[in-house]
Amino acid sequence: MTRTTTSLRRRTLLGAAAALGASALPAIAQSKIVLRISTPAVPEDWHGKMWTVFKETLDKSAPGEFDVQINLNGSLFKQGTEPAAMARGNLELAAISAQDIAKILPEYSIFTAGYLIRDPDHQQKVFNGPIGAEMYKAVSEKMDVQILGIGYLGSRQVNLREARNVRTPADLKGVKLRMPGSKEWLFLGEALGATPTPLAFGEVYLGLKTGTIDGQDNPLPSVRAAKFYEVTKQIVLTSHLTDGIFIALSNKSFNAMSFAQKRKVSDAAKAAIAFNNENRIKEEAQLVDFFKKEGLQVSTPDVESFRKTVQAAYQNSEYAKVWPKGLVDRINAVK
Ligand code: KDO
Repeated sequence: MTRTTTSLRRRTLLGAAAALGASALPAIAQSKIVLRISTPAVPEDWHGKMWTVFKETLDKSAPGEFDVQINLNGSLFKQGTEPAAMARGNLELAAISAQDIAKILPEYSIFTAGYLIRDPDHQQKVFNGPIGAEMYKAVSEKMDVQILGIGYLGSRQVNLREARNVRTPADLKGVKLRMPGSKEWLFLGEALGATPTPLAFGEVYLGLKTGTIDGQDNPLPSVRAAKFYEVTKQIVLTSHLTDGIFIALSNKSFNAMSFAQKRKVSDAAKAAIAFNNENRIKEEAQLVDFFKKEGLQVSTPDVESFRKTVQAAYQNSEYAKVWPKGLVDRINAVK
């Protein structure tokens, strides 16, 4: 064999190896389970950052098995449209609200009611116990998603563009209070005494800046992360809803996993929730000082008056008519 033939053959072999390598890579990538995540959370918020914890935990426990794709700022699907996207098979994971669930399972509008869940500890106990198990089973049957746990979003507070004297719900009369765009959310704004105005989370900053809305309600960590404090003058500590987000995984994706993969995904979700809850609870306790330093007025209204008005609004509503019998008492009894 001549030298030229040998080197030609070597080059051909190298070329074939390179071609093989190139086509082998996508084949490996294809065999990974793709988990597309969509959330309106901003990157600076704990429930935005928690998805990185989810991804890192899973990459460590199941190296090379999952391709976790995080889409923040509602960039993949609009806020509130995630359950429909999961049903269509276009999305695997999302953080959904009780209001999203109530659209499909009206009896669970109970968890959209103000002044029911007391605090983060009560929230974890309710949803990690028999009440949560019943709800998660119904959600799996009717919405075709697995709830992997609930993350604490925080205690929702009223945040106003212009400061005003707010003692009772009557003092919010005529205030255009932005709420997320579904009737379950709008009802809460109405129960608070305001004029609820639907708007997606991503449009709130501009709405406050330009004055198309007079205020918005969110937990303090989100007011900080989304920088709403830059375009508002007051926070009224109504603490009207101990809010949470449910980590939901489509059944299609869940059922395609091995037993070990299901466990690892569930553990990664638990790690993400623990990260979110720990940081959020800690930060929530420190933020009043931060907002005061930023020049905002932070006022405490007559919370009992808000509680009575909001609870009565829910008890007398169409929503309460379909709440499972005795569930309010069972929730209250969880200690
Ligand atoms: C909001 O739009 O006010 C809300 O707080 C509602 C929650 O259910 C959740 O969607 C949250 O926004 C987003 O995750 C952005 O923080």
